[in-house]
Amino acid sequence: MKLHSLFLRAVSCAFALLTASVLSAADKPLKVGFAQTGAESAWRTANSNSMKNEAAKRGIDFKFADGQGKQENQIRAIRSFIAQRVDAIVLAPIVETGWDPVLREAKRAGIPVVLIDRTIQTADESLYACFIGSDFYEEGRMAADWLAKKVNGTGSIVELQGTPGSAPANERRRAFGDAIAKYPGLKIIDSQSGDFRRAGGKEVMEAFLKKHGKAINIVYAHNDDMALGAIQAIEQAGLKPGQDIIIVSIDAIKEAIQAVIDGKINCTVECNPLFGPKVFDTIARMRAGEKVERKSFNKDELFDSTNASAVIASREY
Ligand code: GYE
Repeated sequence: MKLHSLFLRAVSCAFALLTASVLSAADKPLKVGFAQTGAESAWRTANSNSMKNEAAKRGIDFKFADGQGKQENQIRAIRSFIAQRVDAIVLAPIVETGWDPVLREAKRAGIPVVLIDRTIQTADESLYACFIGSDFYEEGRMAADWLAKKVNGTGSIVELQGTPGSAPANERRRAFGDAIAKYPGLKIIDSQSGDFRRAGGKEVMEAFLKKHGKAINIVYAHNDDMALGAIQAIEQAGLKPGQDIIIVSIDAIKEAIQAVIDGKINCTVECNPLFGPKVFDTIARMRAGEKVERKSFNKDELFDSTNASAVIASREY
């Protein structure tokens, strides 16, 4: 009798323990680590905020690592996420190459990696679950086609490149070059990196102006922050940005849309950074066992003097 009740008590105790552990596993908030590139531009700040706000809204245990512009910091962050046994890793890869070893470590640990913003070059496509971001080649093409029309296919261009080795710098450069190749009168006379930073854009533009002077007709900047830096350099040289020198750029941050309204930037192609909701939706769908799109691209628009004032008030970044 005694033995029987002891047995029953033991069984019910084990059952209670089991339910508790199942429940707590289900109750536990999702743990997600995000290895961000750094804080080089207004685009980047908007992207980080979109991710942080959405994670908070969903009650996600969110670990944010600022790579401070260095791939090795991002790699270290991924290793620490693996050690903390996160449920998923989100990576905005600063450059395209050199990720395979650390992604293999994540794969071995059974942790899915979602690439956002920038793509990578890898020999093994199974090292990441999916990609969410913009089509950088398309952005570069849109900028070049708009420019060719604006200047009737003639002019000398200086190019402010983004971070060397990054997907947006590589693709925006390639697309622009491909598109202007159709116009023999349009030439890139100089090209250098300003690292997607405002100070970088200003510094490189100062050097370009010193070297080429009035020969420069057009600036093609891989992002708005560098375009805004270049504007400072152009004004300091006593020239009128948007008139003496045509400026085309990418990102469409609010400040650049304002510069379009003010006539200082002639056109900016949107690159939308506000895709935090899409990232966490995708992770949730993956966890529910759904098949997700391998590569998903955000839709981007172009802004110039014809439509900038209509959108400025509703610009969120
Ligand atoms: O255009 C630039 C940022 O990868 C799309 O990085 C992103 C780029 C963006 O620093 O402003």
